[in-house]
Amino acid sequence: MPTLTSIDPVTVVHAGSDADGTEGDAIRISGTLSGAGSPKWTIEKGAPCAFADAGAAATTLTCRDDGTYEVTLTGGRSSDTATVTVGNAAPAITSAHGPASPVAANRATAVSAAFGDPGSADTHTCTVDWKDGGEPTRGTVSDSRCTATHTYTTAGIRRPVVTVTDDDGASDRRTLPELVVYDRAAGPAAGVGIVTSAAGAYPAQPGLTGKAAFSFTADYRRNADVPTGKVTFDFGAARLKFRSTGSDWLVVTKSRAVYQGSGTVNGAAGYGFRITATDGPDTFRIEVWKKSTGAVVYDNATAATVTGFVTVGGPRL
Ligand SMILES: [Ca+2]
Ligand SMILES: [Ca+2]
Repeated sequence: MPTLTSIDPVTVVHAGSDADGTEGDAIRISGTLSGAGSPKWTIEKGAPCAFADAGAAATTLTCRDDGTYEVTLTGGRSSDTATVTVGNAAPAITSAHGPASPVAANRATAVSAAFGDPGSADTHTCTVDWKDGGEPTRGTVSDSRCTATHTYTTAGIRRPVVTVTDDDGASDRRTLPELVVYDRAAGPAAGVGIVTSAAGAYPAQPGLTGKAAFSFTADYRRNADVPTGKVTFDFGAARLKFRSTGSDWLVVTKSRAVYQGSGTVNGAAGYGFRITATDGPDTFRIEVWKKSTGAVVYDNATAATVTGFVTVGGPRL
């Protein structure tokens, strides 16, 4: 009679059904073991994957890249295999930004974007569409960050688009905040006159309409990084009186000027303004908002035709 301890215990393992998932995910593999002995998972050599617990029959497998991998469960003299199919995951841009302040035309400017990819073995490329009519350019990727530089040759307000692509062709894109390019040489902008303020322009009293008077001048003095200028806007029906106190930037493109800065509403500070004016036809739009909240105080969004004049460009004032 053999004793119990002399019996070679029969161990039977099953690797379970084939599994699939995505790179970076913990993919469940449900092996079983019956009889004595300990389970042990192995994977084909060189696979970029790790078991959560190679000594547990039911565990998870996480892979740093997509692919099809064969996993083997052994226990005693029994072994069984299953196939794990891992798909690619797209990279994701987590933040992107351009320069903190307006940049001069013909000066280099840089943008950068941080990204992640669940497939940590993946490599990446990035491009930036600068939105100035040119072809997108290639950026540099390092430490999960794309950086790229560009020199705008013309003034304008652009929103560049960054695209990050992994080595499996999956990508993510992000549109940057407004990137303001100004050109000191582009000439001054000025205007004075009356516009009809349409319903909706003054959110505090959306039904209010009437005449509003405006005046503005803006230009870049020699070697200045910010423009010099002055804005007045009076909407009598609302008793709204805006006066500028400072300038951020002026962008002139052909016959269109966009001028942004700070000012007061009825004597109280803490407001921002943006004027968009065109010369021929002469139109004038002004947006005024409370800086602390972003709340719009006034915006004649459909630029009104001017009784008076607007000049953009031409000789310096
Ligand atoms: Ca991949
Ligand atoms: Ca990927």
